[in-house]
Amino acid sequence: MTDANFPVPDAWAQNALIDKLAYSQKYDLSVSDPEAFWQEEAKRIDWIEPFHTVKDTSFNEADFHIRWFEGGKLNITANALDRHLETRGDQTAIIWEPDDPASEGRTITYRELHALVCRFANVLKAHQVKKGDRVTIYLPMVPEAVIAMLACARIGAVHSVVFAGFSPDALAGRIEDCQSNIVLTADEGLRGGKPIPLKANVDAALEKVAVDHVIVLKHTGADVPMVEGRDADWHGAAAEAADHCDAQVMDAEDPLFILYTSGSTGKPKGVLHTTGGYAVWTSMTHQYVFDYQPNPDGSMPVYWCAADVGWVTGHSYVAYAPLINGATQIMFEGVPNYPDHSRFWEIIDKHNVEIFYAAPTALRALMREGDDYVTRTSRKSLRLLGSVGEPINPEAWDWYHRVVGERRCPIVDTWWQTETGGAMITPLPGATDLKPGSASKPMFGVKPEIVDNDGTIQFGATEGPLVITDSWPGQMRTVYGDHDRFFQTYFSTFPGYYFTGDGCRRDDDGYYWITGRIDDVINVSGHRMGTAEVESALVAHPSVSEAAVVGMPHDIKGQGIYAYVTTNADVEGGDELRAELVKWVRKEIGPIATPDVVQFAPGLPKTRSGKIMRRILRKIAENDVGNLGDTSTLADPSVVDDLLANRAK
Ligand code: 6R9
Repeated sequence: MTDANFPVPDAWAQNALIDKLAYSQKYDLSVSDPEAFWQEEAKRIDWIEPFHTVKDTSFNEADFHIRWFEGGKLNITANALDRHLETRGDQTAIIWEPDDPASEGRTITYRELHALVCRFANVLKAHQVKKGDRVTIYLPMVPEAVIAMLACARIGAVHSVVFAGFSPDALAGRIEDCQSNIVLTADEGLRGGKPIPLKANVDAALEKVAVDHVIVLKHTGADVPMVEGRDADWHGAAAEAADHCDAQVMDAEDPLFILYTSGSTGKPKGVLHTTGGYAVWTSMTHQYVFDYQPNPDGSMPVYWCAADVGWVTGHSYVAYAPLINGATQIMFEGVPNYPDHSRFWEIIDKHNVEIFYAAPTALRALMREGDDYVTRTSRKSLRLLGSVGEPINPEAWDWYHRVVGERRCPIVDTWWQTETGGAMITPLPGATDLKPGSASKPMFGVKPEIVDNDGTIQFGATEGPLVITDSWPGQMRTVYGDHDRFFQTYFSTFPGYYFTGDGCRRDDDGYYWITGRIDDVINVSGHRMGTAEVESALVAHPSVSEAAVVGMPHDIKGQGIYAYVTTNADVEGGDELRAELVKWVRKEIGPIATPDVVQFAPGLPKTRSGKIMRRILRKIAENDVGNLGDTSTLADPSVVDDLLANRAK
């Protein structure tokens, strides 16, 4: 694994909001005197009434509670919209780029966005939605998804966004769990030229669970049946609504949204975030991580987070933080490889994107297709690159840095979770020397520690479960409807600490290296082996585009290593390559990491957010194929058939 150091470029050291000195001073204050630190940072939010207590939290079972900015009153949309009207009403808030580059895009100013949100908030009210009610949102990546979320927040309703790639079953389960009585959807979504039958999916879901209202956005114009008395047309309803709507006064700890996320077992958890802490935390992290400040000419940099609003990244870093910070941002409906593999880079050129934030899985897929798709575009506007969602292997990092960013753009590798609301361990471009593959240093207010299996904090360079020892404002507050599950899942494994579920290594420089979910660690002959480490070694091979590694039962070693490998488009997997890869991994990591099985796979089973479903890979590796569990969230279920057919014996 390379430890090469990429120092902060001079221009960044001089001009960034946070330089090295500022980082260490602010970090020290944030952990030694959180009250003072957050009192100051909370000023970025307009409070209708000031809070009286900055922080009141305990992770201990006896008095477990998490409260931030108590007494404070605010509305997050007043911060994202109203307060910009005077200074940047005519500034573009959202540039919408459609799936098909030949179709018409949209630009929406802050003034227009404000009116659209208010109008739709009135539509919700007309459908009897009140403060505290849950609203299910099942929309594609169109501006109306953000408008819907903000309209809920405008009136104090709690949104539950369900990714538009989820199946009717998954949707029904989520509607049921949060007992929402209204679903916002579209006729169809569009991804890579393929229509996604959203309204039909909603209709199928509603055969299992009933709601009173469905509001349907006409997007592709497909003819969809409307249920009399239940279904309403979005634009028709909005046309009748006023474009003024007072912002509901919310307590800092009033719920803002629920977002379902899957754990390693059991049904998805409804992660609940509240208003005040989330507003402060997401806007602060967005500003510092992306160094979001006006350009020298006064314009706001064009920022693009390529995440779908169905995931937490799309909540924090599309719907909320950029708007609170007055950004101009891209919202993209499509996929990176349609109409071809240059699409991301063409959008960057078209809109002069300066800051780009994406997931390693997308980068690896593009890397695999060769550099020409990148180098035929200019990308001269790019200044900063970001990564999120999984460990970025050093090869993908190098490609992102060297080919996409032409060595001039720092990469912020942001480690965080649905549960954490925003970036927790991350470089800051003006303050952090980069090590490829390391999420580097904690964000202000975050106290990460590495513990041993008994929960004892380990010092210095070490490796083990990653915990966070104190609360931060953007922390989730409960699992919706199951507070006990919240405590049990996150605070009972290592009493007194928030357990992240991730393993982590800390090096001599105090840099954090996320090694992957703890349940992805395999124990080979008594040695702990990070699956991410083996994967990274495999991906470093010039013929390999993607790899996933899981444990398999092994008579002598306890667990053996089972590797699923996707080769580059122009390479055929076979016995010769298999032997070479085994040798390669032995060379890269050591004999302890020798893969016992290498199975070539044209595709890996992924969720629609791009996460590899290791549970399925483990079952196949364990030859427990009669019981693959829930596969409803797979992006492409046919991948599993191929894996089964070609299972190594
Ligand atoms: C934001 C998001 C959370 C899990 C997390 C970890 C993995 C996310 C990462 C990363 C290494 C990074 N993860 N970012 N691992 N480096 N920069 O992805 O939230 O969908 O809840 O996933 O993703 O394993 O625990 P979520």
